[in-house]
Amino acid sequence: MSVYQSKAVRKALGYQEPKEKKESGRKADPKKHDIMIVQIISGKVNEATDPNGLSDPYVRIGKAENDSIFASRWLCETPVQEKTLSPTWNFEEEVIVNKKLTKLVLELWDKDTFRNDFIGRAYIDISKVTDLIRVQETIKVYKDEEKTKETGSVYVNINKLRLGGAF
Ligand SMILES: [Ca+2]
Repeated sequence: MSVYQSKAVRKALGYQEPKEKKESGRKADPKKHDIMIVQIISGKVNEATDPNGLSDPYVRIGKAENDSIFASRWLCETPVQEKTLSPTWNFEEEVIVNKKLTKLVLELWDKDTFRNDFIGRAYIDISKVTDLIRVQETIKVYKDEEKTKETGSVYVNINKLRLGGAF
């Protein structure tokens, strides 16, 4: 699975092409910003959060630190996968971050009609990520900051767009 595949190949694999940037009208400044390609592939919920023995999982990824460029903390969010403990999102989005940003926060949630249930959280070190060095791993999420209760996992792929490169 590679982010260097063509649009057609990615479409065939079921990827969703990146939507328009949320920060519309704001352009990335190559001196200060990086364009990060975030793929949220699949996941696992360890314990059901709904009475039917399942969950409706979705993932959101945001900045773990204030990078003082754009106001919103959350960078992207997958659609909801209904009634499953083994969701596959095949989600991809390009997001703009400050070059100084070293950490992302990932949260796994269960969608509910009235109040969504928090499943777990993890932090992702992106300080070494470039266009060639990626984060490509199954990230365990925990309900508590002390990491005593592992509640699931999410397989992600994160790297940066090479500015000026043929992508
Ligand atoms: Ca639910």
